[in-house]
Amino acid sequence: MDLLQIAKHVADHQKNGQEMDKISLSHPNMNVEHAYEIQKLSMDQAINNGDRLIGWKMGLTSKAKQLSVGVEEAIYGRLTSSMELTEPTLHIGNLIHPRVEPEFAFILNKELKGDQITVRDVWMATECIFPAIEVIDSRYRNFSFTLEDVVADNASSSKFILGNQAFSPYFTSWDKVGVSMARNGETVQSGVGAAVLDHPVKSIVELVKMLDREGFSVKPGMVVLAGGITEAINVYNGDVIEVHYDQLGTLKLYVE
Ligand code: OOG
Ligand code: MG
Repeated sequence: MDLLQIAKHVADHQKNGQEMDKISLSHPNMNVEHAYEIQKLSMDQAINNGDRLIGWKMGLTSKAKQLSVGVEEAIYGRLTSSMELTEPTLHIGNLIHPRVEPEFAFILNKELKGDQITVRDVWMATECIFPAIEVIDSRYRNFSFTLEDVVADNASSSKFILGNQAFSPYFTSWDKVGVSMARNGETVQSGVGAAVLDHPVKSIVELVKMLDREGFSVKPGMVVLAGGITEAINVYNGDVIEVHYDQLGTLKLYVE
């Protein structure tokens, strides 16, 4: 199995927004370690072409999300500067079948590494937390994949946007924050922070442990998306998405 060749194939499809067949079909012996290596090599392609690694994301951290895609394990992905939206407009011309989901984003001010990491370490290293919306766009036909496939495709990462207001980590109990998501004025999903591994902070702990196995860490200044709080919903041209986070305000996203 030529991991670099597969990675280049994945990187091309990510760049051009073109769907592809599952890698597991042509490479049934691909395991999770191979998949993370493909993820790294494909994101290196983007980074060598001027993109910048600015953080990490956790995915499939809630039962609802695991059930909806049929993969029962948390995964991580890489976030780069070209994925961050600075205005609340999502241009979907270059995307395949985008979905959006509410998340919390942790901003770290110290390096977090090692397999001994605790919840306490994460709080001591958290500068602030933002309400956020992640846009995922699997490059696989019909959003259908195995664990290995979705890992190789950078955990379906596409875009993300943070709110304008940062919150102190001590502002509230993040597991208790209720979130509801509306499409064109109609509420379509709702959930609570505890959907993410009982508490979103635990997702950061899990990420650091997973990264440690590959020799990586979370660097100061990085952003970490902790995982979808509700199931993701499909979005189409003209949609207005509003996500309300109790006590934290509302994030809007205009789909064009
Ligand atoms: C995988 C990415 C999941 C999350 O927050 O659970 C994810 C997928 O559903 O395509 O970003
Ligand atoms: Mg997500």
